[in-house]
Amino acid sequence: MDKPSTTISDLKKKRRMNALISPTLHEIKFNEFVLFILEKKMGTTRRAFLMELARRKGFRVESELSDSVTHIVAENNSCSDVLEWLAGQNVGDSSRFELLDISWLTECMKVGKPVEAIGKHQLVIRGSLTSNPSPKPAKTPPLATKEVSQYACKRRTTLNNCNQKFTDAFEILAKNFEFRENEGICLAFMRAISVLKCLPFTIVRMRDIEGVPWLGEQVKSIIEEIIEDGESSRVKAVLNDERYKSFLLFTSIFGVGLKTSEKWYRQGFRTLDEVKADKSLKLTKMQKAGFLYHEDLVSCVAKEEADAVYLIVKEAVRAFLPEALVTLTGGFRRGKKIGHDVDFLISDPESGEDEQLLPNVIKLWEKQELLLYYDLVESTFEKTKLPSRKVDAMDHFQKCFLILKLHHQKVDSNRSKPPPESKTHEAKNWKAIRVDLVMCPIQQYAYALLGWTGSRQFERDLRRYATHEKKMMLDNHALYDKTKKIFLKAESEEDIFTHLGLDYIEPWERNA
Ligand code: DCT
Ligand code: MG
Repeated sequence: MDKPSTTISDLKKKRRMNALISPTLHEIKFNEFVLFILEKKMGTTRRAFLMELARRKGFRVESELSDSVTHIVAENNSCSDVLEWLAGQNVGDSSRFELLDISWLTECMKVGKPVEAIGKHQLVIRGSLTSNPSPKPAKTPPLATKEVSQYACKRRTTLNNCNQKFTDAFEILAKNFEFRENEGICLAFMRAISVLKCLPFTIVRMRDIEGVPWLGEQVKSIIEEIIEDGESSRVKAVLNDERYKSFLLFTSIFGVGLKTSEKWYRQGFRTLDEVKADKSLKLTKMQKAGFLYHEDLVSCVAKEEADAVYLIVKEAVRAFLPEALVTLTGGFRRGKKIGHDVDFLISDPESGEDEQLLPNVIKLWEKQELLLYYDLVESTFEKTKLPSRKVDAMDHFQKCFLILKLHHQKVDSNRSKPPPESKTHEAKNWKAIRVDLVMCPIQQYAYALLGWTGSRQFERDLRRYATHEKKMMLDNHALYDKTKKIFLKAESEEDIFTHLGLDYIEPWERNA
């Protein structure tokens, strides 16, 4: 049945709304923002309420989408919803507007002033879609998704993940398939996670992901379920699965991988206490250290701790090689605030390579009683060897996997806050931290840096891209051009991207 045309009560309601909407005498405190609140999916009453509230707090809010509007605030709308609406408004280049979610306005209202609009507030994060940042007119939604490359190395993925509720769910499913050694499905979920992390908007309906690569039927059905119900029944089932729960516990021990977890599970163990209680179990030196420092090692490493470790590593290395380069790699180089370990790449421009450095550093730290565990792996690197074909192959550089004793005082002296008071005199005043040191010849430094910066998915796709799109072979040591049959030299990461014909992606944009 058609809706009846405007009634008297509608007219009265409209008049009431107009009275509310019309700019009343509130002082404008924040001139740099001109807001427009989108009525679509919000409704007239709520819009009127929010406009009045924002004006009372000193914001300039326009009733119409005038030329002066700088920020558009929407609720329950995806990026493509807003762009679609904008396309019908005849406003010319819509990229001039900052498109924000209502969560931004709510936070502003709470603190009574504008807060910085960050990823979670932004419906579109500028320049984050492809390696080509040229602005495109927002005509046919979903505009963004058509431009998403199948290769992570052609996408810019910052830590601003707008789709965490989906990626968290897929992380659990991927892990479950990893535990079941089903690599194919595990990789499919990892690729889906990676591509979802680069989307500059939150998915609110299935149309938003049209054309996005790596989202197969299985993945899509889970996304749909999460949109509709707020959660996935498959994820819930996995979280309750006995094998998943036990494997998660077992693999949290340093030195325990899938093989050992499988063995313990078959033996009937389900918890770490059960494993610990069985004195007949033979543990490796690594696993013994893993159990001993488990509590510290499962609590993530904070950036302040990584910085304190950096100073310790640099001081030890420079004691032997004053000119050596010591670079923080891994997740911390990508801007992460926490990590499971701290990764370093070391290289000496003077000697080119020094096989004695890591053994010397180990000896020094043993003397200083800083070393809780170490495993030194000797180099098997050969300059003439072709890059590995395996995307996940470990490199051949000399390296040391270790657990360092980090005294709280070393961290606190870098912090502005004073250290927490110790309750008892004997309270433990240090934390065990996992550290990886990698030593590479200076000629391989750029390749090793690119490889050790990650993320894993970014590295995998760089190698896949080199092989499939460039007929080249890439690993942490070298880039080989199969057509020209030559190794390509690189002094910097930028050189490697140039050899591959790729736009440079900054480390903090490699969080794929
Ligand atoms: N790496 C790789 N292939 C491997 C192992 C590591 O390409 N088989 C790269 C990717 C990241 C980097 O080395 C460091 O590895 P991790 O420390 O495992 O990863 P991370 O990104 O630093 O993660 P976290 O923050 O959890 O330490
Ligand atoms: Mg790391």
